[in-house]
Amino acid sequence: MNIDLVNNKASINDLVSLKKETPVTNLQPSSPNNTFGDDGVLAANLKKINNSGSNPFGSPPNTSSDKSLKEGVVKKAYQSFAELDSNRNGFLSNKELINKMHDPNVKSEKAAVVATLLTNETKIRNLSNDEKTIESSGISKNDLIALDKIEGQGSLKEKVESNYYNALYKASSAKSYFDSDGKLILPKKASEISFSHINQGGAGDCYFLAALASQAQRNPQKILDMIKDNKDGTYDIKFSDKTVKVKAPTETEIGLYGDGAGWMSLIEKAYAVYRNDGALLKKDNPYDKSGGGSVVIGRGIKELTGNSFETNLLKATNKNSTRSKLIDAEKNNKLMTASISKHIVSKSEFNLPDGHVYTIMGYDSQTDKVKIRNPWGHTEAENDLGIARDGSDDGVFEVSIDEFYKAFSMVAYEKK
Ligand SMILES: [Ca+2]
Ligand SMILES: [Ca+2]
Ligand SMILES: [Ca+2]
Repeated sequence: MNIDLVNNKASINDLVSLKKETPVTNLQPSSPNNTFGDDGVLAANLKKINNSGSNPFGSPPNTSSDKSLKEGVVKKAYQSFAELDSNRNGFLSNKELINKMHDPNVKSEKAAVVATLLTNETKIRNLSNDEKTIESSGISKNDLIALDKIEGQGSLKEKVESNYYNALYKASSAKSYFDSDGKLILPKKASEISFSHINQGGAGDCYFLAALASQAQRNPQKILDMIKDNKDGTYDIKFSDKTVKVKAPTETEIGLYGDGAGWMSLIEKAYAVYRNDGALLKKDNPYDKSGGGSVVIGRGIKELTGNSFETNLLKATNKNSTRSKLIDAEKNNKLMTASISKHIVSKSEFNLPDGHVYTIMGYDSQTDKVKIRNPWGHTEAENDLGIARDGSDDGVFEVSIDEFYKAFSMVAYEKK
C-alpha cells in the first residue's frame, strides 16, 4: 500500500486496502455487569464535568503556532479547529464533536476529521497538559501539536491517520446513498435489499447487525416494512416493540459506523436511538450505547421479529441435534446467529474475531458445512498464511460442523 501521508495523496485502491487492513475494533464488553462498556462510569463522570462547558482556567490555553505542523490529517484538524470549537473556549469538547456528527452539512474531509477526533478524543486530549486538574474539557490546539510530533509504527498518530482515511473512504462512498437533492435513496422492493449491504463499523452492535443480515437474507420484505419515509426529512423505523423517528444518517455517522447502503445506515442509526432511549444512562452519542456483544446473542432477533429465540451452548448440544435445528431453521426462514465468546480479547480458531456475533447463512447437509457471515463484511476463516480460505475476504465463509464446534460458542435460533 502506498499512501503518501506527507502530501496526503491516496488512490481509491489504497483506501480500499487500508480499509481492509484496519478494521475498527469491534470486541465487545465481555462482562454482563459492564453495562456501560469499557470506561462507562468514568466516562459518565468525565462527561458531567465536560458538559459544564467551562474551561477551569477561564480563558483558552496558550497555543504555539501551527507553522511546525506537517501536512496531513492533524493539520487538517488544526485548521478546522475554530469551526469545530462552537463556544470558542479553546477546547473541542465531546459534545461539540457530537453536535457536528449530527450536522448533515459536515461532509467529506471535515466529516472524516470529526469522526477521527471523536474516535480518539480521550487519548488526544491527554497529550498536552492544558488544565489544572484532569484534561476533561476536550482537545486543545496544543494537544493536536503534540499529536503531530508523535512518530512510529503503532503510534496514536498512525492510528489517527488510519481512522481518518477509513472514515473518508466510507463518507465518500456514502455519497451514492443520496440523490442529487441530498435525499436518502431507499430500496423500493425487497430484491434491492442484500445482506452484503451490512458492514459493521465502530458501534458495538454486532448482535443486531448479524440478525439484520439474517433478516435481509431470509425476509427482506420485513426490512422494507420497517421503514416509513415521513417526507419531511425524518423516517419512522419500526422495531418489534417500538417505533423511533430519525433523520437520515450524516456522512460523519457513516464514516464512523456501519456502511454499505443507505437503508442499512438508517436502520443502524434508528437502532442506536432505540437502544439509547431505553438506557439507564443516556449518552449524548446514542451509538455508544449499543454494546453488549456475544453475551446478548439472541437480542437482535427478538428486536427485529418480536419472536423469542432459543440459544444453544454448542459444548452442551450434540452435533446431530444442531444439524437438525439448522435444517429446520433454514426451512422455516428463522433467523440464526452464532457467537464466539471464548477468549474474548484474543482471536478464536481460524483467526476469527472473538467476543463477536455472526450470521448463520445456512447449512449444507451434503457437505456437512455451515455457512457463516461476519457482520464486518470482511475477516473470515483464514488458512495458516492468514489468507481467507475461500480466496475472497468478504466475510462469508464455510466451516465443517467439527470446525464450527471448535470455533463457535453459542447459536441462537428464532422461535416461531
Ligand atoms: Ca469548545
Ligand atoms: Ca489537553
Ligand atoms: Ca469469503
